[in-house]
Amino acid sequence: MSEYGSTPIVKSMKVVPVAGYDSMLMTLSGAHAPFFTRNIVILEDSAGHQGIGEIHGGDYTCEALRACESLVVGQPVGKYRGILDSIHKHTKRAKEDDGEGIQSLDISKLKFVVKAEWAIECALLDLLGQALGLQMCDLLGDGKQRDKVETLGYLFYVSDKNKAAKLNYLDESSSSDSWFKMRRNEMLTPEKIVEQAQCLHEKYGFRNFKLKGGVLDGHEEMKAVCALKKAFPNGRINIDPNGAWSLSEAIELCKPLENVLTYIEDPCGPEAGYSSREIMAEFKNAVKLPVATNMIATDWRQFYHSAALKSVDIVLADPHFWGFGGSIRIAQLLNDWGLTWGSHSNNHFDITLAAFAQVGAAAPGKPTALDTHWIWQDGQNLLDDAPRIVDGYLEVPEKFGLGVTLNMKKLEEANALYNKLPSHDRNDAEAMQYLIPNWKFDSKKPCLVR
Ligand code: GKR
Ligand code: MG
Repeated sequence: MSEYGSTPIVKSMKVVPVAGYDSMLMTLSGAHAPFFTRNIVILEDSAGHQGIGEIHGGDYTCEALRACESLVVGQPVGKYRGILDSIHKHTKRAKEDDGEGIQSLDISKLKFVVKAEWAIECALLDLLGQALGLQMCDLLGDGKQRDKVETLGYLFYVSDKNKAAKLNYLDESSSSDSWFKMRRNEMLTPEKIVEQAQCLHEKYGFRNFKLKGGVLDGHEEMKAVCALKKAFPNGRINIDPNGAWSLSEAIELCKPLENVLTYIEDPCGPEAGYSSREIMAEFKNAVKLPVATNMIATDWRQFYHSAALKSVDIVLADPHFWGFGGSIRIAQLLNDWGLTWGSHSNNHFDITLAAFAQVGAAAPGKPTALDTHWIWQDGQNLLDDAPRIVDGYLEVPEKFGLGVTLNMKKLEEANALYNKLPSHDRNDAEAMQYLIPNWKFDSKKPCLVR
């Protein structure tokens, strides 16, 4: 046994920024660009194992990860909590981080809500699981609670990419897969949203759906919600306008749909000097629907105020915001308090998909079906063995650790694509300006309403 005990030592740490293709997906913050970016962490240990993690893209997060290398390399894998603690103690808050978080969906602040070191946590847990002969979910909370994790079909309005032809969105119109063929085309009506849901139901078996709102007038979006419920009478339907509606609009739109919606996500945001935690508490007094958030409770301090005000029932505690251990700690607390855990997502590769499977497998109680953007990226794998979504459930990899194997060739290709991009940060305004000249983000106006 070495002076460190018997777990292997981290020998090297690499950070590889990567990019993948996306559709012209619409949200309150604008239109998704043709490419999204992520950062991949690769650790090698003295036992010859590789541990991997994935987190949001962009130079800020990439640099934050690279700055951690000396705190990770040379450390025993089993000391992963101490490694993360030393990273936290060395990390200074960025000057531009005003603490506002994403309660107004200002995408430029997302990088402060995402914590780079959780990709390192993932890679360390991957190594520890391999060293101990355990799945990652067995290292979290009370260990594995289930073999498969329910996920939802994340529906988006999609704009016509030909209106932004200069941006070169991927065209998949000749694909033999009916979902791949559909997902890059315009879908802006209730009929098209139902077709999208039906196609996803056929391919992945989803019975739960979330429509990304904040795009069209709220009444128009509610027509799509009602059409979805008609097509899937036993389905669980949710809409997420990312806080775009005023309190009175949110009540007017949601009250008549108490029997159509299963829950509602971030219906309103800050207004009239009140924070979104206060406004959402008032919404909950007026409408009998469970309320979910990934905007007003993204860390423990925000959660304290949300819980004190009873602003939310479902906290979508994404491990990229809360950490793997942190997501499970809040999942346990929510379960003990009779509340519900779930996870939010942004665009991601299949390493994050595997991570969602592991965290979802360890969450106690009855988590709400997890969000994943994966369906919009499916096929662009970085792994040899991406977990599958079958019958609406994400399979939990059975091998030790994270349970998946990185494909170095695919990683190199995704890195080469990243290196060709003029900018690495998410910007939803650029593509939007092809649809509406001089378009500017307004947290209170659906993006196509100007
Ligand atoms: O990636 O466009 C997106 C999503 O709309 C993201 O920005 C949201 O934060 O998915 C997220 C949500 O559930 O609010
Ligand atoms: Mg949301």
